[in-house]
Amino acid sequence: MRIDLVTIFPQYFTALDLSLIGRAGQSGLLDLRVHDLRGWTTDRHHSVDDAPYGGGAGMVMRPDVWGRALDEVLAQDPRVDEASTLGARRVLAIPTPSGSPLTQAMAEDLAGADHLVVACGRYEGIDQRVADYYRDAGREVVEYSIGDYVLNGGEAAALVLVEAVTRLLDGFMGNPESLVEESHSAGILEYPAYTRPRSWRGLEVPEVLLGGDHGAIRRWRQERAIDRTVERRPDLVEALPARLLDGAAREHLASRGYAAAETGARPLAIRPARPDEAPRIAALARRTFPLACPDSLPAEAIEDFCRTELSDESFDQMLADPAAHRILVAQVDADLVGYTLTVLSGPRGLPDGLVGGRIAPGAAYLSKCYVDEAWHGSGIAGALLEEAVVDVERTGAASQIVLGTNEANTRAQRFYRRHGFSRAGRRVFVVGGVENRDVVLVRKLTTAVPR
Ligand code: 6GU
Repeated sequence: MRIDLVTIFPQYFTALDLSLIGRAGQSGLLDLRVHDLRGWTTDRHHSVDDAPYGGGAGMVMRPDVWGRALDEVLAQDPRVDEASTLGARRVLAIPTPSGSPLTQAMAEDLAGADHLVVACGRYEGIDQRVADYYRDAGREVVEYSIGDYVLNGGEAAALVLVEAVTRLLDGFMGNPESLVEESHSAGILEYPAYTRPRSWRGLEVPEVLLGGDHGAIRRWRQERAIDRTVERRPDLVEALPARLLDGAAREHLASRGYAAAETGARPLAIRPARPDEAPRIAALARRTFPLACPDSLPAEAIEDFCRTELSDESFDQMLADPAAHRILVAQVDADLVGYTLTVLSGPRGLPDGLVGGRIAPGAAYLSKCYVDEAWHGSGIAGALLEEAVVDVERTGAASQIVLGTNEANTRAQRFYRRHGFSRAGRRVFVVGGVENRDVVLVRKLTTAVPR
């Protein structure tokens, strides 16, 4: 690739002789040249700027000087190693605080050009007709900015562009693996890195990185990357398509307040239900309950259950009694999209049939954990479940949490196993004349100090 930098401060770019860029130049990968704009002035004072038409502060760079410079530089042969310049892709890049933001995608695109000419403006910028003229003439012109702050001139932004583009050139990076890793983590910030010494000024390297559990290391790094992105770049999170995240990442993201969706993550709240929300939760319960019913269950039996057990009134009563019924909801925008219902055993105890050798007398019963079908796979269910567990732990009322899920629903069983539940037995009960077989699963709680 050939890069031409046109500036009134050629010395600014001596920094490019150092480092990899200098070496790339020596290896023939990069032909980088710096030109003094004043070489194209015609007056005694070598003036490159003038006062702005319409008034205002500062000086504007003259189009006539820039036009002579760019005509000449753009006509130079970009490809030292090839006979013909036909079909060469040339780009005129103009750094300006009012340009489009320079992104990695833009750098990747520009890395495919044969010839990059960067016109560094000073003062209040370059007369607009320069960009307009070359664009009208069919040239590819990119007016770019490197961030929302103002520099005195385009030189620093030109250095940034050169570094972002040249490191992507084939054969430039010593270890192209790191480019592959970068593209895998596109749209999300990098996880934190550590090296020796293991202990430094009282600060330790995270334990997980010292062991050889590569799965655990991968998950830990993924979680730290998500945490950082949520904290520092919520704009990236909201633009992150769900397909770039695996199930574990989606669950972690949900625990940090974002529901993964195809068009980008959406702010998510997981919180205790409010007493006035009974009708909305009951409606959610009635539309989600049938999703997890086995095919063998007659439709009337399901309808019957919804009418009697999932009525507005029954949720009203449960919400009025938070010492016995814990209800958490997941909310995206104004919609309730998921809920958990946990029964703390008091006088009511565990439901019939939910007994097994491994279940402690005071166990809490996770009666419901449901998410609207549209949000399946978003990570909401896992985050809700973990919140429900923490919520029971905080009450200090139970040492175990137990649940039953249909024997045929292996998806649900895998989900609960991933969340620390293990099989404690079975239960059989009759609904609408049909025998139902549940697997009973249990998870130990860390006994919290009661409030
Ligand atoms: Cl590209 N130029 C100038 N002068 N200021 C900037 C910039 C560019 N990007 C951010 N600030």
